Order: sequence, then structure tokens, then C-alpha cells
Amino acid sequence: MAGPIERYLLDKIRVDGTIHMTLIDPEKTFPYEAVKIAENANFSGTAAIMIGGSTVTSQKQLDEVVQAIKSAANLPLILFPGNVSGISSHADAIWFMSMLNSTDPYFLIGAQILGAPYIKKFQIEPLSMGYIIVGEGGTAGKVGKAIPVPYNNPELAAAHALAGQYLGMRFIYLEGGSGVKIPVPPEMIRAVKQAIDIPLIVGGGIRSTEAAIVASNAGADAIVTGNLIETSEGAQRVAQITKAIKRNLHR
Ligand code: 1GP
Repeated sequence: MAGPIERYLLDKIRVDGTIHMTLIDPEKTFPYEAVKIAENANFSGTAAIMIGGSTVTSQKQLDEVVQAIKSAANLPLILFPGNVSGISSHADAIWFMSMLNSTDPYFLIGAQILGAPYIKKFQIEPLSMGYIIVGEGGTAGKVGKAIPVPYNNPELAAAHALAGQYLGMRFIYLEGGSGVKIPVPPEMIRAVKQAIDIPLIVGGGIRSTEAAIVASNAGADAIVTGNLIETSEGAQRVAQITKAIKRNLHR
């Protein structure tokens, strides 16, 4: 059965069309900066705050950043772990994710086995998600030992996503890699969206309203931006993106 955060996301997607989520990297963010980002996020129209990264090693720092964000933001806080070190008992939910094109069983199911009892103990809502590394794949692809799906092979990405759905996953995430030059192309988003019946999240290298609209038009149900919020005009640009993709009539 879907928990409260999953229901919230599904409702918001149904009402808004495409939603936006803000990703905060706890390794790059001090708690006082996280408070500022969270305050900005409240006004930007972003649907949720995701917190995590591929190289998070300090759970103490993660806990401090999660608590700082919770104190300042009125939004669901969803962990986006790259490893077991990415779990904090203070979060509302966690992307309980498997990197579907990893070559290492640890990232397919090993870390999940280690983390599951902790997630149950601290009653963090698990959101089952198939995570697919595409294109350059960035640090996430390197750390997760993925064989990224090339951008010119949308059918292969769709096959990965459908396999995730058939395994019972409730969300699919197409990850181009944080900070990459070229975001996930619309052809790939379209092919994946047509193949699956569950919400599609797209992220990696989305910096402009135009790029967000392209992804939304192609069928993304949620768009994640990370680096953008760290820039001086970040909050303003996130607000522009959320406005542009909300009830996007071009879909
Ligand atoms: C990374 O998809 C996210 O996991 C966000 O990427 O930092 O490039 O926005 P950016």
C-alpha cells in the first residue's frame, strides 16, 4: 500500500502534470546553507526536497543537513542514497532504489539488504524506484559501476524501465548524471514514458526552463535539479521552472 509521501507525489503529478524536486548534496552544503536553500524552496513551488549524492560518507553531516532542512522547509524530505551511508532517521521517506544497469550486485540488491532493517526501525517511508544510468552517467554511474544506456538507444532505456515496473518498482528515474552537459534527450524520455505506467523522474544537467519544458513535453512526470539551486540565482530559476512545467499544456 502506498504511504503518505507516495500518495502526495502521485496526487501532485496528477494535478500539476510535471512536478519539480530539488536535490541537495549534503557533502557540498553546510547546515546554515541548507536552511537558506530550504527557505527558498518553500517559495519556489518545488514539490519535495531530495537529499543525497553518490559519495556521501558522513552520516553525521547528513543528519545535520536533514535536520536543518526540516526546520526550515514545509516540504517532504526524501533521501536519495548512493549507499547505506545515505540513510538518516530524520527524513520522511527514502528512494528505495536499485541501480538497474549496475554491474555490481551490491548496487542492485546488496546495499538495500543492509539498509532495509534500519529503514523499518526508523519508519522512513520506502519509495520503490528503478534507477537507470543513461548517457555520460556522471559520478553516479562511475561509483555504481553502471553500464550506461547510450543516449542514442531509447529502446534499451525503455526495456530497463519496463523490467523495473514488472519487478514491482513504483517509480523510474532516468539519470543523466549530475552536472552533465547534455540532459536526457526527449526521444529517450518519450520511449520510456510510452513503455511504462508508473511515474517517470528525469534528472541530470537540467539548468534552464527550456530544458525542463523539453523534458516535460516528452513525458517526464518529475524533474530533478541539483546544481541549479547552488547558484546565486538558483531559487529564482527553480521557481521559473516549476511555473513553466506546472500544468504544462504542451504535454
Ligand atoms: C543528479 O539528476 C540529479 O542525481 C540532478 O542533476 O545536479 O545536474 O541538476 P544536476
